[in-house]
Amino acid sequence: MSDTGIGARVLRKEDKRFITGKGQYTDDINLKDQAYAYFVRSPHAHATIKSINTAKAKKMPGVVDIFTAKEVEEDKIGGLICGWMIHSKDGSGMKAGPHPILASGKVRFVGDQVAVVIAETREQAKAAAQAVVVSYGVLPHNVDAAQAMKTKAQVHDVASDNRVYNWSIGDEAATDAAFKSAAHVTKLDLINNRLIPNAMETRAAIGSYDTGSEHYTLYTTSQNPHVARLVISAFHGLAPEHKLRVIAPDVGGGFGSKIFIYGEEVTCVWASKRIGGRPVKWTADRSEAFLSDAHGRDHVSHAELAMDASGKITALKVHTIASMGAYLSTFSSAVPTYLYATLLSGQYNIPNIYAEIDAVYTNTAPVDAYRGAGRPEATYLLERIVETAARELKIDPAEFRRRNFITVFPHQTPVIFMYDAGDYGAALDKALEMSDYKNFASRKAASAKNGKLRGVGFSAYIEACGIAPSAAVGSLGAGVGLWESAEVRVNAVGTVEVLTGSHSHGQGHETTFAQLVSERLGVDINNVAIVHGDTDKVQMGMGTYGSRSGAVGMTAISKALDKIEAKAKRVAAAVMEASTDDIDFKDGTFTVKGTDKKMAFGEVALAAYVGHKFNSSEIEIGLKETSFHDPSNFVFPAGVHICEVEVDQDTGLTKIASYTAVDDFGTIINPMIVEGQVQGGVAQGIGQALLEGAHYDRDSGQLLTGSYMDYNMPKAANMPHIENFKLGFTFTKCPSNPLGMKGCGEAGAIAAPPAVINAITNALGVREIAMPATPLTVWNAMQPMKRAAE
Ligand code: MCN
Repeated sequence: MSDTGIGARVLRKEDKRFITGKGQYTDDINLKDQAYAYFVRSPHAHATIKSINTAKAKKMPGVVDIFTAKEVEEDKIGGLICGWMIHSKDGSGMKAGPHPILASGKVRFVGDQVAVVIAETREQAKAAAQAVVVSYGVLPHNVDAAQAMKTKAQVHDVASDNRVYNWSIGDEAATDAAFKSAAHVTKLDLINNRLIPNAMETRAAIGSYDTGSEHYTLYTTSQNPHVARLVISAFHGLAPEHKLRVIAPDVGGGFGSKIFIYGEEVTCVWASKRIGGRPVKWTADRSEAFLSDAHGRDHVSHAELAMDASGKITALKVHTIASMGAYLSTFSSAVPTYLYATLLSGQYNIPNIYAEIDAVYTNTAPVDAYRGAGRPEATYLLERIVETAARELKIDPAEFRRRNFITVFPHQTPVIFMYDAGDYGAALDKALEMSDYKNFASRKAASAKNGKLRGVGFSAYIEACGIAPSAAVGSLGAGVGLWESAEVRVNAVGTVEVLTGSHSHGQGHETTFAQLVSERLGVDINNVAIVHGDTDKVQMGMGTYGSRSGAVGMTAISKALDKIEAKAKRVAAAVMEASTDDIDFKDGTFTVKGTDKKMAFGEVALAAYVGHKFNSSEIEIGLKETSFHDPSNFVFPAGVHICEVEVDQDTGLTKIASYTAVDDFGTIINPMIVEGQVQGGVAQGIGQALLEGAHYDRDSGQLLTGSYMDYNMPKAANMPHIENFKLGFTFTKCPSNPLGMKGCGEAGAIAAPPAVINAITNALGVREIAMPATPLTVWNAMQPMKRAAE
């Protein structure tokens, strides 16, 4: 390993510009003659739009124009699409209601956009937006997933019972039979609380139309600019791909919420042409972000687990109601199906699984992928019921898990996935050791002396990420393939530019991708530039989500590097008058076997462009290669997390006393970055377990948690002390990519919630506690126990 190659703790190259305030985010970009957009949003959860009067607002200072659905329809601008077709178990297609970029005829959630005001300044646009008079006919609404199929509030005409689909996976008859012969059955009702992503940078867009070249540019806070370009050109009738450039510059976090194509960015592109070619800029304020960013989770589930007399799991049966919100967002339909139910086997050998999912419309913001996307919900359900079963059977939860672990690979689960490699026992052993599990009882006694209840909770998670083989996702309903592209350009002086379809918005790709190049070509890491996020520079890409940039994006780069190395060897052979088979390449130097002839990588690069020393009809001039990599399987990172909590009996406050995370990510490129990813993910998981929750008022349909006064983000004080936040790794090589890598970007958010809740229920001696386990929730849960003791 070189000091900048694979496995090195290289400091993040991109951080210099971020921590010195030199990052270039969408809102930092200002174009000549730019106007500003402000959206008029619905104050009602569900209502018909009777009329929109813009006359007074249009006369307000600085107003350029105001648009509603009328103008959108005049220009035949298509609605937003959901890119993953799910079929119900009766074979019918999912019921996708219309999703116009500005609401047409009806609003369906508080925050739905109704009109856009374009003005000279943002303040003028905002002031005029307040003067737009919308007359609404209020309709009954429903914000509760559990009530969606019973309510009279019908969100879309196409779905009379608000059901988008009723999807199932697994063998119901075999599962029912296994339950009939079970020695023990554990049952649990669970809610996976709705979350609001809260990336540091809110969404923003600048749409710009050039009247001369009839070319559009969109600057946007996107995790996948190429997909944005594809969708906008294919479905919105705005511009063909060659006339639309999408640039996602520095992006301040996304956590999934910036994968999707939203109405605001399409509106900015369209409105720019409509007002004669002036650029139109929109930046969400935080309140708009709470209301209109796609939310995450929101599952209501019933689960049953069957065991035989030896404590072996024989079957799992699950019914989940998953809220989709008011509209189907870009990838939403895939989340509770292929990203959730397919993971219900977890790390366990469960011969029979049957899951049925009802996806439902509610009068709330759309729900889509949020860090983990389906996999946190699956892990939460499984790890809560496994822990509960172990307690009911009076088997140590670590032992119960070990008894049921999959130990032979590859392993075909009953719910589609073929796990390729893993060693779950090794992760459990290491986590038990690092967390000093064997001495938990003495720590519990010490806490009790201080009047605190101490508990320990496990989470043995697995996720499928690095998504995924194109043919496989296509057969499961995806509208696109999930490969990745790379282009490696070696300049004549031996410096390297890598153009990648992945998009970095906090994950440190400019460093880890450069580490791969440094390792492979032996070039200085500072002589490697990673180019991403611009459809005019990178030809095509599928973007960053599903922890795929390492396993899929870097593999594409690796394959392009293979071609670079092969071509460079031919050039070196020609220059050194040797056979290509006799050329060795190591640490940036080409040598001829058995001789002292050698050339540095930079010399070969120069020779490739000078072209004097070889026949250019045999070896093409230049050193530039591309690769489109389509993976052969998902990757399956897995691990064991153990959380210890201390609960204050007087206040119900939960403190994370210690947290141990042991993960298997295969080959690790940069341990420092990976540790940061795990810590960040765990912080979000602790947030879900203890603090966060989006609440819509049942009666008014208003989002009650629409600001940081009401939506409780995790803070440093909610985390375990750094000395008690222990990270460890185990290693099994991923067989489906040459680097042996598995994704790490979501693991913490997937694993942490059940570890924390299992620890709290253990501390309190209760069966279930709802997330977020706020002090009040915990205090209430303790009262029966206290009353019994009195
Ligand atoms: N890496 C590594 N060794 C491995 C695996 C990954 O060194 N075995 C490195 C990669 O090279 C990359 C980073 O770790 O620099 C994360 O890689 P990966 O797991 O492939 O995840 P992605 O880069 O595809 O990022 C997506 C993932 C997801 S899905 C969410 S959600 C998320 C996350 O990353 N959103 C984030 N981490 C985030 N971090 C920040 N700061 N901001 C977000 O919005």
